[in-house]
Amino acid sequence: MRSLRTGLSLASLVTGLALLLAAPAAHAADTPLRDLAAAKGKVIGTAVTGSKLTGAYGDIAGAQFSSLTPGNAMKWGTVEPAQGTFDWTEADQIVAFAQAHNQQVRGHTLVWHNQNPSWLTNGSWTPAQLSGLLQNHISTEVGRYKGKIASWDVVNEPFNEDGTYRPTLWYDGLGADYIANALTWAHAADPAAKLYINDYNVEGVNAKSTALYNLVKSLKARGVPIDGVGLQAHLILGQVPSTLQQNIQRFADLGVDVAITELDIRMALPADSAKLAQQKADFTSVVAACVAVTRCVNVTVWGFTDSDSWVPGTFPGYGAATPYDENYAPKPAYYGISGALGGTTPTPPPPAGACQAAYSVTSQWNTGFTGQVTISCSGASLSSWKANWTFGAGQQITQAWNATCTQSGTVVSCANASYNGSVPDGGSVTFGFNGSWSGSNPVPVVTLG
Ligand code: 9MR
Repeated sequence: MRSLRTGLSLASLVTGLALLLAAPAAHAADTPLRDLAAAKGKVIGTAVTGSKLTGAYGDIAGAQFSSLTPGNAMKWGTVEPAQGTFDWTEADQIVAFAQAHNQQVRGHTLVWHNQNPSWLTNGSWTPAQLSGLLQNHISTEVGRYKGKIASWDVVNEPFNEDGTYRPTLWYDGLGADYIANALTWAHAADPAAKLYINDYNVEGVNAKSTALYNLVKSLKARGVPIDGVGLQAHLILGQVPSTLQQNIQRFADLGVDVAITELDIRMALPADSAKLAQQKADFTSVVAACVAVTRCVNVTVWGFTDSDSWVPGTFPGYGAATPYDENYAPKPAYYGISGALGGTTPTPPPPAGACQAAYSVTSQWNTGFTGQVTISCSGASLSSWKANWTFGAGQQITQAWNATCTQSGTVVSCANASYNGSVPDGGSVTFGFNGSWSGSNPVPVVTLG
């Protein structure tokens, strides 16, 4: 309309219309994740490597995400490799990229037990010296990026699994108050930045997350500047904690923000369609848990492509943990994220005739459960079948009926019995089994083979 008012000629208007018509119809699923997230009042982020921010990697990072976390660029060992010698190259580059793409930056991380420079870890310091070094580090780094960093992971991974404090350079040298002091110094250096404590294995309600909860509560009671908690969420396929949303909510109820800061969901390689479908379901439930709680403000994936993930290097045999494959093609997990953010998933229409399998748990007790799988056909039929799935949480089949089931590790395969291989068009066949479980009993995705 504005063009018309400014006197656009009819000829160029017609050309413009022709171009519009020629362009492929914009599908709702093409809406970038950052726009879907914004519509829900959320920020969607990714960890990045500065040197890769060009080409397809840069295009996706810029177009899809509204927040960047430097994966390594802001860690102490990177920014001050020798005492008093600073290297801000990669950190500056990421901040500049974020500004150019209208993105937030999550600063990561100021106080940690890993990736510190050797001059620091090999030195021998009095408590006063150590405290001075830490204050100086925080003031220098937070001060340098004052006004440019939305949130800082001030303290990273302070707890053991049982909820006691992790013995580190900082805890051993300065006691538990290194945390309050670090937050106070960071606040002084950039009063507008949101200050977080970030940890892993604190996604569900457990001893470690309860320790974090109690710490945040006491920091708030003391007036220490603490704005949020980061739940890293380095998860395993099929093992999203069932108490995730409840846990997010209890932190929100304390009066702090919550961010999912390092989401990835690893699987045993090679990936297959069943595992990728399960991964989609898992990404969906993590993002949905954040969407459900107003104070859950940010979901950040720890690398958006499988080509830029820490997982294969740390867990040999595991990988495929991110929403894009190594060639930057979006995986089902990507559509899990977009779907949980309200996007429409381009589910291909089911083939004209198809048979499918549905798994359900029909009863469950302290260590055991009964499950069943129904195979149904519509517009197609089967003369024999095999139902395959992967158990995500250590479940074990103990007995099956109306099928012959074998389990090898986590992989289950159930073949028809002699009398029920045939599934007619419009018909169905059901088989059942007993199994054992502990911890959680997530429903797997079943494929027919
Ligand atoms: O992704 C980071 C990887 O490149 C580093 O080698 C590794 C070293 O510990 O740190 C990775 O990031 C970690 C993050 O800073 C804190 N939470 C766990 C992450 C995965 O190890």
